[in-house]
Amino acid sequence: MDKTRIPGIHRYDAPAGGWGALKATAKAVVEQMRMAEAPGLLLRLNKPDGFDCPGCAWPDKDHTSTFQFCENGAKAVTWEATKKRVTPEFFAQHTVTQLLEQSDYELENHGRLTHPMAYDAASDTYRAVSWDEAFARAGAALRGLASPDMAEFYTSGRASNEAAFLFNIFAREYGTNNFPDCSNMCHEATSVGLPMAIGIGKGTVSLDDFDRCELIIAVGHNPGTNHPRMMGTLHECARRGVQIVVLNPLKERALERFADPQNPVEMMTYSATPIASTYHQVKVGGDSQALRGIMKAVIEYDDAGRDVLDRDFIDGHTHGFEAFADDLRATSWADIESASGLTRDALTRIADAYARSNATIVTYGMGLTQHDKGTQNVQQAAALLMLRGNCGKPGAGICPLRGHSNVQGNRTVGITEKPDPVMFDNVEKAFGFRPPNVHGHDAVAAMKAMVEGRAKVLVCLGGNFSVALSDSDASFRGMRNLDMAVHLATKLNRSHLLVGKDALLLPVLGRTEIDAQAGGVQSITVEDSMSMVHASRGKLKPASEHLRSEPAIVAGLAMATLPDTKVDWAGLIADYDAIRDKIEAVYPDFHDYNARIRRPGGFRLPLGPTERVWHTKSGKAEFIPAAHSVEDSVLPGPDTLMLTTIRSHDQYNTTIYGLDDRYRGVFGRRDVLFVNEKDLAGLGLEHGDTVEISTALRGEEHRRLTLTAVAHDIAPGSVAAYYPEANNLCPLDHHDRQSGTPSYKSMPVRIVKVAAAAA
Ligand SMILES: Nc1nc2c(c(=O)[nH]1)N[C@H]1C(S)=C(S)[C@@H](COP(=O)(O)OP(=O)(O)OC[C@H]3O[C@@H](n4cnc5c(=O)[nH]c(N)nc54)[C@H](O)[C@@H]3O)O[C@H]1N2
Ligand SMILES: Nc1nc2c(c(=O)[nH]1)N[C@H]1C(S)=C(S)[C@@H](COP(=O)(O)OP(=O)(O)OC[C@H]3O[C@@H](n4cnc5c(=O)[nH]c(N)nc54)[C@H](O)[C@@H]3O)O[C@H]1N2
Ligand SMILES: [Mo]
Repeated sequence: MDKTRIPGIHRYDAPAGGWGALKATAKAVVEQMRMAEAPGLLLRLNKPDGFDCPGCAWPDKDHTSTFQFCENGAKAVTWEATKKRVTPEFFAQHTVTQLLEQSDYELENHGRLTHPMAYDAASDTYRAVSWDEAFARAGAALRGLASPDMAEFYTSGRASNEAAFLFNIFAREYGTNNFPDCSNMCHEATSVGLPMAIGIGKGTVSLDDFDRCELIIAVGHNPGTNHPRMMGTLHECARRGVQIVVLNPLKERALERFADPQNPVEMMTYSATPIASTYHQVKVGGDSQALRGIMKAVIEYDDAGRDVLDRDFIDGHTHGFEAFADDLRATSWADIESASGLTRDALTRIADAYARSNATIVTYGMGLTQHDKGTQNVQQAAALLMLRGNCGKPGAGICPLRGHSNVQGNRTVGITEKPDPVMFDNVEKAFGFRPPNVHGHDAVAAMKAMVEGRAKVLVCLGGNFSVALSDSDASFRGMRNLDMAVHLATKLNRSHLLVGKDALLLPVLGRTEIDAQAGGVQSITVEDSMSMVHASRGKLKPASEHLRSEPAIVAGLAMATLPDTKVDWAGLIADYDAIRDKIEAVYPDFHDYNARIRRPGGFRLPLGPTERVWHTKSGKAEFIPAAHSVEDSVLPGPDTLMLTTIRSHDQYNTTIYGLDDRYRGVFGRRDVLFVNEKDLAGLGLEHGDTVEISTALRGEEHRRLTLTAVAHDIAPGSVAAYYPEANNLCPLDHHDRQSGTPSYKSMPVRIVKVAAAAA
């Protein structure tokens, strides 16, 4: 099929990385920054005395390595360090209603917010206010609620440990455990599924393990775009001869072959390194059955007398193995093949590679978690590792690729809606008040409360809650129902414009900027995907003299809301060492916090599984069988496809940096639906046809979206579209029952043609 005749759709034959990445970096710098500042700024990324990259949570070797080139890290930094500004004059010229007409890309591309702003209903504009007035208005709204549980405190994972901890203490002293956060839409399946299986909701590997592993099974993540510094690690592993098995419905170029911009030979010779040793295009939503297939093959080998299981580990450290193995024996290969889209032969070959490897790492991302069975998916990955004792030995373990650069740290310092008695005891000792002992709201529950009018005030520590969440119609309505929304933000986005009665826009210092408080210039701390905690210090002059730091704004809100507060807010923000002392008092794992973050590289938080200590109910690692029924709410019919939603190469969640998705051959547009050629033919469609997609869940068929269907190398029966454009196709209730994670990556849909491709 000739793909070139569709505007903006081209073949991309080059490897990922390489000169294309250098060119794209230069473009980002030119468009956003003053050229003179850029090189110095990019050199400070992830250096011992510099700032942590706001791009992703992949760790750095001891934070002492030389400059690590990363195109999308550079985009994240230049987007924040942009020279563009959104001033009070800008707001005076545009009503909120007019701004809502603009795209997500246009809104953020106006630049950095410069002044605290408050909504003025009479003129339908945001107007500048003093910080004191902003705090007073927010405080009055919160104090005016009939119950503290009518407020929601949302966190996006870019906030520092210090900001997130103060936010936690503020909301709990105010009297609620309502902590919806971006993690509820991201790795909640990890946070819920892994503690049940291995006793902690975090990854267990370190970078050193990648130096010693023999096999990597990479499930549902796209590191060339979303964790670009991981490509350096994968590139090294591939060159060392490590087998890399990929499970992904889409052929992602960086997982096929990658040219490392740091490798002079590859750059000068235009060569590249193959990454995946085998690539398996699992069906969207088929992962737990694929993982069960691999395990079934391993069990069959064991039943046939081959020595493939780590019996010492299973007997000494695990619980539930026999029932788990019986469950696999009872499942037919035919069921596994049809649910996973992979053949018995392919799955058995993965099992062979697994049986040969003495040290295996499973890496995974949103492709595994954002499903109605996300928790079960994650638990199958853990079980696979447990079969051969790949937990708590060098070169082995589980590696969830976290999203936002400090989302893991936010959780560690208390952003959770679940009451935790130990934390509450420690809060009482450290601050002299006890938080309420009721379960609060996660993201979906918070939005439902807003939609139904049970929640009236929303305070957002960053993010773009209503655009990130599923069911845009409901989520936008939820925002409109609020009496007050308070947004701490760097840049303008749609959630800020969906105003109910009143709204405040409070501009924050970014991570790249100098944070000066009464006690001098401050550092903040963050935790990466591998539980390393380290300091980060901004280097740039703030985008405006009116910006305040996130900790300072949270303290300001708290003081205005809680006249009888027991917390010395002013003292805490004068010197962030004081905040860290309190974090240590509430979370003893942070002992000697201030001393340890002053050492290069910081420190690692304790991880039970690395020492084969299991904080589960049984005290052992648990084999947890999967439920393997096909969801009965899926409408029957051969024309039902499974839609997944993905990020383009030019996007950071709801932040759209540009309209290209280079490695997938899409340029200047985002209105596409990726479809397998066989499915196009089966549905009587052609590459380039305009199609209408509708949700194939009972009672939800009215959800529709029009896109251009393009032929793509994707598993048959699976289709993909970009997030957030497709979010309205996913009802709020379509989520994993165990973790509440929206099923953004398993949406049954139907497709009909509305217009033929232009000839
Ligand atoms: N530049 C950049 N960096 C980012 C982000 C960003 O938006 N831009 N976002 C950050 C955040 S918050 C997060 S959570 C991470 C996200 O990082 P990823 O998890 O890599 O993000 P996604 O693009 O959502 O999807 C990942 C992959 O899952 C595959 N996939 C889709 N459905 C399935 C499935 O059913 N099974 C399997 N096996 N695979 C599937 C897709 O083809 C895609 O390759 O990245 C973080 N880093
Ligand atoms: N369909 C679908 N939906 C998804 C996903 C998906 O794969 N598919 N992924 C989900 C995932 S994994 C996540 S994590 C969520 C993301 O949900 P969020 O974290 O809520 O969204 P972001 O787009 O990262 O937030 C962007 C905004 O954060 C603000 N911001 C940026 N930097 C800072 C800062 O330093 N401080 C403050 N205070 N504000 C800042 C800016 O105003 C910017 O507009 O979306 C989820 N939604
Ligand atoms: Mo995320």
